Amino acid sequence: MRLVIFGAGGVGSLFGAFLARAGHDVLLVGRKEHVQWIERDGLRVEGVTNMTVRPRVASALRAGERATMVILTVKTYDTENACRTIARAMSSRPILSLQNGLGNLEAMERGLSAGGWTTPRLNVALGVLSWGVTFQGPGHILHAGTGSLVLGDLSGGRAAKRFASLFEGVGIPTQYTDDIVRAIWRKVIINAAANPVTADHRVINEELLNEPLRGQAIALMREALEVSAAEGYPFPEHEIEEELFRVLRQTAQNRSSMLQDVLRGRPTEIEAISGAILERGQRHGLKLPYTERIYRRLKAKQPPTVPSAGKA
Ligand code: KPL
Repeated sequence: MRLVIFGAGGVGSLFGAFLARAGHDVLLVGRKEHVQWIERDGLRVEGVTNMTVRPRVASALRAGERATMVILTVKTYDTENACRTIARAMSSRPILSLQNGLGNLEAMERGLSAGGWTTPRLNVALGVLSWGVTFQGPGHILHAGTGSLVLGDLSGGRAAKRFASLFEGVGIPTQYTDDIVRAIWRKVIINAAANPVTADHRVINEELLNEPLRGQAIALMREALEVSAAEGYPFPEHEIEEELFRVLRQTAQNRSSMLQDVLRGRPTEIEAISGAILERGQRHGLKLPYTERIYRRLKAKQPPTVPSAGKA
């Protein structure tokens, strides 16, 4: 199958490698340095998976691209621009978001509609991925651990089932859910509790297992839980707390995705995680002092956002 992966960071490159290894015709769209490296030396994956593959690569998407499916793996602040570029280059087809945070669906709909797709929601599938993946440098990805991948459609859509069978066919274990928005909330709460603390203190996940950072993560988790409940997605606190610390133990030696961005001098996804929690909380009149404080601290430190792949 011919596939476009738009956003060749850690996750996009790793999925591209799995698909290319299985014989699919993959086009990875990413930053120039990464693309040039792959053209010269191939894409090297190390860790729990080891391989070097040679997918097709480009730093921009050409008009008239004929791929049958698209996987969107850009950072959340690039979503709308990326989708506008995709919809201008290709006619309507299934597109899967494998991204963090809240608000990707809305940004995808805005971008795809602006690029000319009608009723984009029917073609959009959403995914929640909890794998340990690190972008080590151009052409080089660390696959630290294989966690879960859950996919779902929005009402009326059917794209997620097609992506699920594609992934199963290349050895990526995939589950399907009828309530993908709930699965997204679950992941966002974990990310809102862990990522900003690791990025603010520049520590690996392990440090959050003990005080004083453990307490900070719990305070953020409780505020995110209040917001998700107000939005119609309540979760028992003990269940999420257990999950948070299980994930942190499983990924103890990892740098969170937000810390990786900070260390690379890149903009973080703070807006789509803590910013989105704050915005929704404010709509419900909730006070979220811990989230607000850490959001402001990270916003103050971060560089301005710039499109990272296939610039619109
Ligand atoms: O999902 C994560 C991330 O890094 O974005 C956590 C759960 C913090 C694991 O590293």
